[in-house]
Amino acid sequence: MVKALYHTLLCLSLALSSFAAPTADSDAIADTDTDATVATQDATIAASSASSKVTYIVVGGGTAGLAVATRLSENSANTVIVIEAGSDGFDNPNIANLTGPSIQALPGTSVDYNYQSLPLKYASNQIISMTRGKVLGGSSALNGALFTRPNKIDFDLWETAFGASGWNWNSISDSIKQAEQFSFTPGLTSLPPFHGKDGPISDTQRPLVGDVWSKGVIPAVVASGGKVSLDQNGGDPSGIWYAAKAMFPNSTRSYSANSYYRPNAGRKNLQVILNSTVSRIVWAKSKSKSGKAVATGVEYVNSAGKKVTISGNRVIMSGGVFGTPQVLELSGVGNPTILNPLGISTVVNLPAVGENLSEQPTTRYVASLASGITNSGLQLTLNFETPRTLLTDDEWNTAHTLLQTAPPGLSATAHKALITMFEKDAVIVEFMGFPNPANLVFLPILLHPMSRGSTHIVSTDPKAAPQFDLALMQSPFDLYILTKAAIRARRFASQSSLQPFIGPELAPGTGVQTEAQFQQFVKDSMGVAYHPLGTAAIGNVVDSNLRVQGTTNVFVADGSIFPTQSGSHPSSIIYGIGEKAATMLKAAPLSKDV
Ligand SMILES: Cc1cc2nc3c(=O)[nH]c(=O)nc-3n(C[C@H](O)[C@H](O)[C@H](O)COP(=O)(O)OP(=O)(O)OC[C@H]3O[C@@H](n4cnc5c(N)ncnc54)[C@H](O)[C@@H]3O)c2cc1C
Ligand SMILES: *[C@@H]1O[C@H](CO)[C@@H](O)[C@H](O)[C@H]1NC(C)=O
Ligand SMILES: *[C@@H]1O[C@H](CO)[C@@H](O)[C@H](O)[C@H]1NC(C)=O
Ligand SMILES: *[C@@H]1O[C@H](CO)[C@@H](O)[C@H](O)[C@H]1NC(C)=O
Ligand SMILES: CC(=O)N[C@H]1CO[C@H](CO)[C@@H](O)[C@@H]1O
Repeated sequence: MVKALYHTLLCLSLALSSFAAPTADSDAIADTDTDATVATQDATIAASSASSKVTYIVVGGGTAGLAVATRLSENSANTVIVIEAGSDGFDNPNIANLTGPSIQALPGTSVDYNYQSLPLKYASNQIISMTRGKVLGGSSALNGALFTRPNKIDFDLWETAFGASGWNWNSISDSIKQAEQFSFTPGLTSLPPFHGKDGPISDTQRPLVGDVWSKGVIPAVVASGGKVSLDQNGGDPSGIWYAAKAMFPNSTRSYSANSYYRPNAGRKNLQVILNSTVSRIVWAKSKSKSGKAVATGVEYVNSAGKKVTISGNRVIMSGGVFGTPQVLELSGVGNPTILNPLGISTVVNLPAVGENLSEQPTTRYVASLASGITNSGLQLTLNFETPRTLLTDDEWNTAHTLLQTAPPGLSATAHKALITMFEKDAVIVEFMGFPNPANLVFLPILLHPMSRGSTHIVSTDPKAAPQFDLALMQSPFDLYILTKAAIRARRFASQSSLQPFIGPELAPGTGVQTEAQFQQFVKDSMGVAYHPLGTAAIGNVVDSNLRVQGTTNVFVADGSIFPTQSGSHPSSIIYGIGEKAATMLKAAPLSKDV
């Protein structure tokens, strides 16, 4: 509570100070005249932008941003400039080394935006520290590197329910394979046809370590009614499998900065500008004949704190789930009721910008390892389960009833899609299993939450954090399913195969026995999978060609376009979005931007 209160006060005071005293910067943003700004821009950028017209300006050199930029620059007729707020992290050992402390060591450092959520009203007022990469490669530089895919139906619903024509299992899966270079690990099963062989991102399973998984966990899952998967990437992820990670066989992270961009950094038509924050899209004075806004370029704040404007034919927003709606709103694309009080005039009235934010909530099960049992902490299994495996028939009926009530913010379309996934028995929870050197941990993740939050700007300063509400557990269905998953995790641990490997339970702990106690534990221990998605949803903010509605030449390619959560870790899909965006843009002549 004290922590929650502290953060609320902090957020409030930041918001108030930026309302009360607009900085010189924000005044300038409101009044900037393109011609005046051009005069102050960096000599190099000015020269290149003047002498050869830039075809693509990519806002954000993150997971999808570097994928789309690198692919577009394969065509030498395109000139591509990427503007990234962070520096490059090539010398940061915690980014590269996935066998070291890596992901635990990065949050809160200079490569992390470390956004703070509003207190979770439905989950014990917790504040979530939202790790997001502020570095070349974006969140792919900081993530757990799991490379997975959801049920076939999850992607097919993009097309059939959300109207995203051309976005279905076959096409999205093919785009993911274009990004992937899978290598086989001796002694572990995988099915080669499910994987790409020639893509930039290397992924592989970890070599088998110790017996905890093979003799303890996997038999315990099977004894609890679960099953073994031969490979989770072919459209049915259900079962337990030694999941692949995005890394080279030597356990160095493979991510967009070192695998898409770096091998192609020498291309003359591909330029990355670091330490530079895009402050807005610059618009032409008049709209197109069809009444749409026409971007002429973007304005950014460079590493010296100077405003620079560059012009180009097309703008691709790849700022991520918080950065993309932030820059759209700063540019006048969004809901007038949010823009007006900040003095931003509405260029495109698009109220869905920043809405539909969804995140996968987690709880945890922790047991100590038995004495004498050690583990490197590197091996990792994922166990995906469906409603029919997780729930008894009675529980299924209860869950199905809870599913009929949509929480605020969940659109009718998304609601219907969630009901379809549940009825078709698509995977609904994942148990991420990993032993720390001292513990066995199962992290139950709710894959398709109903709850929806939002993220919006509260300041015209492009470097100010957006304010966001994850609204986790707003839906009783979400709490019901995650509680059943917490109970099931203890059931795995009670199986005889695991007894030689584990000691006492550390969480939830023996004080937690009844369903009500488990529910309270789930709320009190609320965590997230760091998979926020959907804030510039396809069908609402962008069309099926990823073009921002009401504009002729602004596109989005990143995690914000998801129409709803997929039962997966999203980075593989986000690389696929970058690939698919590049393919579509290459095929669409500039003359079609009307
Ligand atoms: C701790 C953690 C663990 C995770 N584990 C996994 C996992 O194991 N498997 C998995 O699949 N996924 C995982 N994820 C999620 C996954 O990494 C993200 O969903 C994905 O990387 C997001 O990609 P993106 O392209 O949408 O955004 P990002 O990769 O975040 O890129 C956005 C980029 O835009 C830049 N930017 C933003 N605003 C501006 C601006 N105004 N001007 C200039 N630049 C800007 C940012 O600095 C950043 O580089 C994890 C995430 C985290 C944080
Ligand atoms: C970006 O900023 C970092 C950290 O401040 C600095 O080390 C690096 O040299 C800068 N890079 C560029 C290209 O400005
Ligand atoms: C990675 O980190 C581990 C653990 O800290 C260390 O043993 C190993 O040498 C590191 N590898 C590289 C290549 O730096
Ligand atoms: C690991 O392999 C990659 C790809 O071959 C290589 O670029 C990297 O330098 C290697 N890292 C180490 C620490 O050996
Ligand atoms: C895909 C999706 O769920 N879109 C919704 C986003 O939010 C707006 C505003 O609430 C809804 O109208 C959309 O249907």
